[in-house]
Amino acid sequence: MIGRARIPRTRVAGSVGRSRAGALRALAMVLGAVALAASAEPATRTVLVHLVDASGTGRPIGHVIVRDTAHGLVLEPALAGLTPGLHGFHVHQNPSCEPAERSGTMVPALAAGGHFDPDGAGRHGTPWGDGHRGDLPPLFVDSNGHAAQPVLAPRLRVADLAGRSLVIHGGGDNHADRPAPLGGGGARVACGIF
Ligand SMILES: [Cu+2]
Ligand SMILES: [Zn+2]
Repeated sequence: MIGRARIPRTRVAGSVGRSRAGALRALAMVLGAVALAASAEPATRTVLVHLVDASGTGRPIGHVIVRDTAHGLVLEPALAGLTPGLHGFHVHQNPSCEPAERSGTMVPALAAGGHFDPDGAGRHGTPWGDGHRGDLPPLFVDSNGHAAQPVLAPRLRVADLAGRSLVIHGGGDNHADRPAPLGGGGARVACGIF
């Protein structure tokens, strides 16, 4: 009887031990999930960039890595196949690079919408000013058509970019609405979706 009584006790103790281990594993998983949830918005992100024209999205030309820093959002381009010089470079409102019709004409990447403007500034400005928050420093493209120089957007974070797009314009950017609106960069030539 004693022996038979001991065996179940041992079994009970063993099963308690196992369930404790199981509980600890479950707790570890919960803590892991909490840690993942806390870091759900990654501090870095990569956006693939494609050429765009009136018929839609064209070939890929590289990517831009964005990361949070103590000074704001850094955008590191790794792009090829663009025309040399400075290009207007902005975060646009919508997660689309599709063309759309305006006044009977198909406009490249028009579905990206306007410049990201969560503050309702209503005007185009400098990356460090008080205009659209999507206004970035211009993208520099070297004589070989490569863009590799990082730019800094002090008022943006990676967390702001979900559901937005990144647009490169054919022309430069004077960070004002005059003489031409939206910095004067003109047509959208390349685009990526965050
Ligand atoms: Cu733009
Ligand atoms: Zn703007």
